[in-house]
Amino acid sequence: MRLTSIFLALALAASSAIAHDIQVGDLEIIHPAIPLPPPSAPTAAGYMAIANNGTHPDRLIGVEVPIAKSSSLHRTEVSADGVARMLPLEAADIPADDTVLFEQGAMHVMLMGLSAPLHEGDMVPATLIFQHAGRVEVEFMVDPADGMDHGTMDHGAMDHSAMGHAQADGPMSVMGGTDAEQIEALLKAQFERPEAPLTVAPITVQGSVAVAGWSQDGNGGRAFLRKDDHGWFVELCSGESLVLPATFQSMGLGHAEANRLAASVNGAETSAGADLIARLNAFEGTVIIGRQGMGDHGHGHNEDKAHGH
Ligand SMILES: [Cu+2]
Repeated sequence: MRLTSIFLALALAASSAIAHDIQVGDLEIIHPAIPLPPPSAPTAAGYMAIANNGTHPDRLIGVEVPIAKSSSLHRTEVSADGVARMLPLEAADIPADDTVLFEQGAMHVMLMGLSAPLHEGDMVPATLIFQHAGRVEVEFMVDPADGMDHGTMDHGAMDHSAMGHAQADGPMSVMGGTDAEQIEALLKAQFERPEAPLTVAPITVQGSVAVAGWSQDGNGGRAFLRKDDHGWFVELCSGESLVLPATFQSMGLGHAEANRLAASVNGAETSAGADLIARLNAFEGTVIIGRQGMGDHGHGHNEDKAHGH
């Protein structure tokens, strides 16, 4: 989003507990901040405003955040059905005499695979890489979890779940059965709608992580799941990235573990056929799901999960 005035950006920054900013040449990086993610969240989003007070345009072409296994520029796009998905962003133009906002539901810095939990008030070192200004060292301040309600789950839809194990206000979990059965039941409970049955296949389980292909209404995608004390939960949905070892590594898996999972997913899908693979690959971008109903609404992404995929 571009504003002709930097005043809004300054006002936004000033509304945070403590604002900070970094001035480099004509560029001003205003309050780089990460809203506190839920305790065990493997991902976080960074926001800021970048003001260009000069007469030459610049471009943000990269970001490095050492505490994350991978960090990248993302944009969030909300489709007509209300699903917010994140797409990689190659670069962000910073026009002359303008201010560009990185904010919730729009452009942001995506951190995946946090190596340590964040705490309010932490300063997270990062490097922004500009085409002209070069490398700029900044610190993202960990702000209080924002109070917006991100986890608006359509509890009504869950009543139609095949299994009916999900509790409307408790943690969504499905107990009993094999891992694959639990995963299928969970995905159906979370995303199936009466008018849109969900098919879950293939399901590849490796210890406490899993990848499940799903098809619904002629569309498809892959879900990455994790198992914790409360059972399985969907961490995110994506397309072709969920067959790549690099993706699994960015989500915290070790090198060997990531390769093994990628090989298993590829093997399972190959036997399922090329049509299915094409459908699973067609899912664009990444939708962060996360555990529902745990009282954490601080995922940093304004996603509407009400409509499933
Ligand atoms: Cu993102």
